[in-house]
Amino acid sequence: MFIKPVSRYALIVFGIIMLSMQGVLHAAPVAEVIGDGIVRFDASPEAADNRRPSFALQRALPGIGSVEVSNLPVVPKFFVADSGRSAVTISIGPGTSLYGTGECAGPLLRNGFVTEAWNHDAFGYGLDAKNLYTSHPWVLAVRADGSAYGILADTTEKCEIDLRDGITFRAEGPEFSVIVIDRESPQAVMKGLGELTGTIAMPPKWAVGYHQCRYSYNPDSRVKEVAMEFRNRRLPADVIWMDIDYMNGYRVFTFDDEQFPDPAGLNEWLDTIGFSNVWMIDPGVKREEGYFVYDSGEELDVWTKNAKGETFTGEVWPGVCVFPDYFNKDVRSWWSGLYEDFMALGIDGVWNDMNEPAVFNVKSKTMPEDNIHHADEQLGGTGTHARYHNVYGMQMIRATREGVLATNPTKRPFVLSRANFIGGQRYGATWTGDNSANWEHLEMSIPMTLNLSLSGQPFAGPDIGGFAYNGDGELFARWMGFGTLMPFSRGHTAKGNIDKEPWSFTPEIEATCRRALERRYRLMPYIYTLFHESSVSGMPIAMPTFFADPADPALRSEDDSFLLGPDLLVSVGATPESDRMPVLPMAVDGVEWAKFDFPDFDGHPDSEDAHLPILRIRPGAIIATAPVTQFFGDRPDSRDELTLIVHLDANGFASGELYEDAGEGFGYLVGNYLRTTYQATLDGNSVVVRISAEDGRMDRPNRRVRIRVVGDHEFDSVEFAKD
Ligand code: NBV
Repeated sequence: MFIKPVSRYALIVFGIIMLSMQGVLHAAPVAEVIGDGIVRFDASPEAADNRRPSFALQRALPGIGSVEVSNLPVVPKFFVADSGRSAVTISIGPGTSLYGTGECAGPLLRNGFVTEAWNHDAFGYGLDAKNLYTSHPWVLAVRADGSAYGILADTTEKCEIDLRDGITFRAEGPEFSVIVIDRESPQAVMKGLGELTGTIAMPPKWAVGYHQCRYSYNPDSRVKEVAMEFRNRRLPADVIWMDIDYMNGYRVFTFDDEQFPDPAGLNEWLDTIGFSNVWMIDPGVKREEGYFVYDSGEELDVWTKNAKGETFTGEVWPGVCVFPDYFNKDVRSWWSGLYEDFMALGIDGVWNDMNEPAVFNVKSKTMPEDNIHHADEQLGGTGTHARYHNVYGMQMIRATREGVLATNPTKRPFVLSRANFIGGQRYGATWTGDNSANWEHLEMSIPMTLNLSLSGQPFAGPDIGGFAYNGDGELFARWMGFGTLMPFSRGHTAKGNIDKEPWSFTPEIEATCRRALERRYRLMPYIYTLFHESSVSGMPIAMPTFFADPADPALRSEDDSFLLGPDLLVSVGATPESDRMPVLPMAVDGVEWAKFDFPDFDGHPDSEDAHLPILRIRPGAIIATAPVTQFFGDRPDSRDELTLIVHLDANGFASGELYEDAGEGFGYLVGNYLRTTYQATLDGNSVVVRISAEDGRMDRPNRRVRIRVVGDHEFDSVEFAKD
C-alpha cells in the first residue's frame, strides 16, 4: 500500500521522503497498545490483518486499546526500500545512544553500525562481522535524558539493522509489525522486553557455577583426569563438558564404544566429586540405515525438505546428514523423545551446537533458502527456509528443553545453544561462538555479552581464553579474571590447541585463576539472586556501566567495564598494558562507588593480583557473599555463614536483597524459597544491619552473619541485629 500523492505539494514532500529514505513511504501506520508503555505498529490495516505469528513474543498479544499515533513520541515510518525489502525507520533525537542488535562484534555503542539478523556459523569472526550465530532484530535507544525506548522488528526474515542515521530495519518478506516499548529508563524497557518475549527459566544452581570445556576431552579417562585436577588443586568448578568426540562417528545420541564405553558410569563418577556434566547434540543426523535416530526419523518423515519436496541432505561432521524439521510439532515430540534414554544416563545438561544450521557443502554455509519447512499452522504454516532460518536453532532447543524436562520433570533443564533468536532465552542460554584467543576478542567479549543481554538474553558469556588459536598465559589470566564474573562462565578451546586449563601455563597464572574462581563462588549468593531477578523480570544479569546513571553521557560508550547486577561494578584491564582507564559512574551525593576485594586462598587481598578486574560497590548497596565452596553442594553448611558487604550512602543507609532456594527443582515456584532484604543504618557512629523484609516459606538457617562495611569511614561498631 503506497500513498498516492494528491497534490503538487504532497508530491514534493513525498519526493523528499523517498529520497531521504531510499524507498517509498507508506501512509501513517496503524497502532494499538499491547502493554504498559508498549505499542504495536503495522504498516496498514491490511498488514495488521495479515500479520504472521510471532516467534519473539512469548504469547500472542491482542491489542488492549487504540492510540492516537500523532500523540506518540516514537512513531516508526513504514516504507518499501529501493531493494524491494520491507522497511521501517525511526528518527532519533540528539544525544540518543543505541544498543542491542543482539550478538554483534565491535563496541557497545551501536550508533553508526549496520548489523544483519541472519544466523551464521562464523568461526574465527572478526570485528567487521555483520552477522553472527544469533538474531535479535531489536534496538535499545537511550535518550539524552536517560529515558529509553526499545524497538522490536517482529520478523524472522533476514533483516538489516542500520544504525547509521537513526534506526532502520530492512527485511526480506512481507511487511512486519514493529513494537515500541517507551519507558522512563533502560531498565524499565528491559522489563518490558521481558514481558513481551519472556525471561530465562531459573537454571539449576550448578549451571551458575564455573564450566570447563574443550573440543574435546576424550577419552573418558581424560574427562576424569581434568575434573580430578580441579579438585586436587582446589580450583572451584561445577561442570565438565563432553564435546562431539564422545559420539560414535558423530552420530547424535550415540557413544564411542572405545572412548566412552560407559557414559552412565562416567556421569556417576563425576557426581561423586561434585561435577555436573553437559553433553553435545547437533541437529545433523547421519543418513544411514540401521542407525536408530535416522531410522525412527525416517519412519515418521521428520526431515526438512528441499524445494522439490525431497529430503534435504547436507554434509556436517558425520558426513551426509538429514535435518529435523523442528517447526512441526510431531517432529519436536520425536526429537524430545530421543532425550529419554539419553538423559537416563545421568546426563545433567545439553549443548546444542551447529544449529544455525551449519552445513559444510553449501556455499552459504547453511541450508538453501528455498528448502521447505512444514511448520505448524500456529507458527505460520509451510514456508521456506529463508523465512524460518533465524528460528531453526530456537525451535531445536525448544524441543530439546521439552524433552529434557519431560524426562526429568523434577529438575531444572540446562540447555546451551549456539544459534538463537530474540525470545529464545525462554529455552536456553547462549555463548558467543567461535571467538579467537587474542586481545581484540577478549576486549570485544565484554560489549558482545552486554548487547546480548540488552537484547533479552542475559544468560550468556564468551569462551574464556578464546576458542580458536592458542593465545598466551597473560591473555588467559586476564580473560579468566573477568570471565568468571560473566553470567555464563565457561573456559573452552578448539581441537589442536594447547591445553587451556587453569594450570596449563604457570603457577602464577594458576593462582590468578584460583582467585578469579573463588570470587565467583564467594559472590554466588549475589549472582544467584541476580539470576532469580532476571528469571522474574527480564532484567539483565550483566549490564552496561551506564545503567548506573543512564543520563550520564560519559558512561554511554564504556566498553571495559560492566555491572554485575545493579550493585557491583567490574572494571577490566582489557588491553595488554591495562592502559585504558574505565569511566566510572559519578559519586552519589558525594559518596563514590567503593573498591573492595576478598582475601585470597593465602589470605592476601585478591586485588593485589593485577590480572583481576577491580570490583566496586554502589553507594547504598549491600552485597551478600559466602565462604568459598568448590562446587554447588560442596559444603552442606555453607549457608550457615554469610558476609554482607555494606557501602553506606550519604544518608548512612544501605540495602540489598538475597534470594535463596534449593538450587534445583521447582519447589521455589510454590513458595519454597527465602527472599531477604537487609538494611543497614547508621546509629550515631555505629552501623546496624537488620532484616527489613522477608518472604518465602523456606526455613531461615540459624547462621552467622558477618558485616563488612567498606568505604572511607571508620565506625565505632558494626553489628547484625538479629531482630
Ligand atoms: O563441536 C566442536 C565445536 C565446538 O567445540 C564449538 O564450541 C562450536 O562453536 N563446534 C563449534 C564445531 C566445530 C568448530 C570448528
